Amino acid sequence: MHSSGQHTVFISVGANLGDKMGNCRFGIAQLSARADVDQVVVSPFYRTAPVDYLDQDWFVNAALRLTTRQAPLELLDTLIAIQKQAGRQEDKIRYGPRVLDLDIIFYADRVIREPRLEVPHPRMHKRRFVLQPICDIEPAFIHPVRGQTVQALLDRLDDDQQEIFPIDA
Ligand code: PH2
Ligand code: MG
Ligand code: MG
Repeated sequence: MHSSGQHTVFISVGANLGDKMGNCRFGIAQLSARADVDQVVVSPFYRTAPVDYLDQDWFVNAALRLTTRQAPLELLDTLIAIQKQAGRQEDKIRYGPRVLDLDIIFYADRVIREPRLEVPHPRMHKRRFVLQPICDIEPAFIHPVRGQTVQALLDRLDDDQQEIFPIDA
């Protein structure tokens, strides 16, 4: 922790229902507007093929880096509240369609394994749609469990199925 109590956090943003880009932008705006969130950096946006559950529409994905004084579980509750504000209902299918998904990928160099929250996100190192936008922001960030930079994790991915395309700004 910094003496200021600020922690650097990476969040993955995704949507594949409704106005996908608009929903992502809404989530980013809501989070950025909070008094306890600072220094928000937003990655480029990508159009990405679905992974894990394939029978669904393509996603829009991006990532954020920010600093916050919120503790991990507080931040989780904040993200859940914003997802709900965006119109997200209870998920019907695991890994299935969603109006807005805000996932904590890294919380500083903390390792959290709790029923409600696992950080670093347990599948992030396999997901191009998470790694690419984080690398756009900070390629040298080190995964606190794997001990490798996010760029090294991205370079190691050999899954050609995971198509991702930049969206023109
Ligand atoms: N999220 C999932 C499952 N699959 N695929 C893509 N391309 N992007 C996502 O954000 C995503 C997914 C579950 O959260
Ligand atoms: Mg997710
Ligand atoms: Mg989620």
